[in-house]
Amino acid sequence: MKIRVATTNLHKLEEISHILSPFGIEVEKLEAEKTEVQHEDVAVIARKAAESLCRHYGDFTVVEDTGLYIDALSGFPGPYAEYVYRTIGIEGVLKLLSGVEDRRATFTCAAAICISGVVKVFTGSSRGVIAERPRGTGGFGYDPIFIPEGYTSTFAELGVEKNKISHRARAFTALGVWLSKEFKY
Ligand code: ITT
Repeated sequence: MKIRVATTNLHKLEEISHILSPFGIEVEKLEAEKTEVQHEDVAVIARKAAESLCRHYGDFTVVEDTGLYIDALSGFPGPYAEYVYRTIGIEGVLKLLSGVEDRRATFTCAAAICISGVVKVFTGSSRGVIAERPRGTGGFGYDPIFIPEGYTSTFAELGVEKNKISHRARAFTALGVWLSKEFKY
């Protein structure tokens, strides 16, 4: 079985392939312009984007959207994580948290798939804390400053181990389990 993921982020694509390969699911990149509605919930953003893409690209089209919600910043940057990463970056986020003791944050990933013209959404979250400074060279985006709960290393230091415990692992494992049951391939 093969799914097509509409993303510009090759790191994401690699992680998704890694997570879905035990299910025998192949992952291909779909070059398509996504329409992103403004909403605080990434599940809603992914669902809306998938609904419009499905009309053009059909079944097994997937949209993935991820947000980083920092408790002390009332959930900022949330769904604006990409904009914030591009503008103030990791250093800017660390500055916003300078002197802040409560560094708890949640990554949430939503994977929306189109099947028989209907969109189904799977979500996964990772709870953790924002590190005091960037650490590690693996992963991408905010990985050097995100320490998942139960660990002392950042996602960037954990490397492929990230794919066992991450928000993306949870969302796409749920999708893989569902697809393999639904289609019994
Ligand atoms: P697409 O929308 O094309 O899929 P993107 O990189 O813009 O790619 P998102 O909007 O979902 O994807 O990501 C929001 C931001 O969060 C972006 O800056 C990513 O680098 C970052 N991000 C997403 N998933 C992450 C992860 O697992 N670890 C660290 N940072 C992540």
